[in-house]
Amino acid sequence: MKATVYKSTGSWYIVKTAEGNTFNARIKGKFKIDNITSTNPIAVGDNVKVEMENEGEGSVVINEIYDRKNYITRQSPHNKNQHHIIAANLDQSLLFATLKNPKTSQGFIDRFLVASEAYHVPAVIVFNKSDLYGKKEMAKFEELKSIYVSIGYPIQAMSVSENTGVKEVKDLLKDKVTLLSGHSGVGKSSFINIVFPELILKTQDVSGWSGKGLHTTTFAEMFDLPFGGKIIDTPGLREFALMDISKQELSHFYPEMRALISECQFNNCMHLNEPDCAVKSGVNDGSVSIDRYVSYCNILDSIEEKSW
Ligand SMILES: Nc1nc2c(ncn2[C@@H]2O[C@H](COP(=O)(O)OP(=O)(O)OP(=O)(O)O)[C@@H](O)[C@H]2O)c(=O)[nH]1
Ligand SMILES: [Mg+2]
Ligand SMILES: [Zn+2]
Repeated sequence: MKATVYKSTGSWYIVKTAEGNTFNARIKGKFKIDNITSTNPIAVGDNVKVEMENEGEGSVVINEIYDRKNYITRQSPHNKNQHHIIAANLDQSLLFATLKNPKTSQGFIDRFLVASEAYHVPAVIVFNKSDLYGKKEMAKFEELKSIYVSIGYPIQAMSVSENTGVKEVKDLLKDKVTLLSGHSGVGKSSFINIVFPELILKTQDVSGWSGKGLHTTTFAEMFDLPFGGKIIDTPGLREFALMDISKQELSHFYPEMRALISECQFNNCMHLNEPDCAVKSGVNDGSVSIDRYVSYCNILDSIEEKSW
């Protein structure tokens, strides 16, 4: 039988067949996939082949995984050389950010966007908790909006508490497989609850945004949407470490830089101190945002080149 993984705890899974039957599942044998070393061989969104193990208990065994269209990984918290696959076979990702309680840094946003580019997953940035934004945060929001919209990333302000902007975000979900990602406490589970109250997910209590709340999401889980499509709730990310991106290719994952690279004098230009660099000219004439360029330099700095 063919099935899709809806929940993964690392040791057991929940899968759903094309007919809509749900089973508990475990893995049999060893899986080595995509030539990457990951801490979890199978993730939410994966399409797998299952075999009935115990009909009475409704349990199956996963014995094959089908090719992935794409996936998003983060660094394993235990070993920085290992991936942890967050989810696979995505149509888009919604990065939930906040400008207050907690504050999402632009560096975090850009790392996420670089990963989305590298893995070919279109990204939308949603700024939640807009009810908490004062003048300062609203000005920041407008500034970020003009930067990101101009390079092709849609941005939406939203307040789950006040139900503003929620419909606009909900409308993006129809017939798509959408990953919700972002720091702990930004309102991912709350958003799912307000738009699909029948799902009733646990959310942090009011003082919980520090990330130590009681009902913080612990495992990625996918849900079917009543109007078609699927949404994946994930545990909050503390940091988003990029895997397998070389210093040389990093600028290819900045769309506004990618458009300029061919005009740099050197074809291996890293846009730092090289002469006749089109990216640096772009920073000077304003077509590349300084903040984006700074985040580029910071990410470049953080990439440790592998010695092959
Ligand atoms: N003021 C305000 N608070 C919100 C809003 N949306 C969510 N919250 C609160 O933020 C806290 C965290 O919300 P969650 O939905 O649990 O956050 P999460 O992103 O799922 O967090 P993790 O599961 O830990 O990754 C809860 O106390 C929510 O009530 C909002 O729009 N405005
Ligand atoms: Mg949650
Ligand atoms: Zn250059």
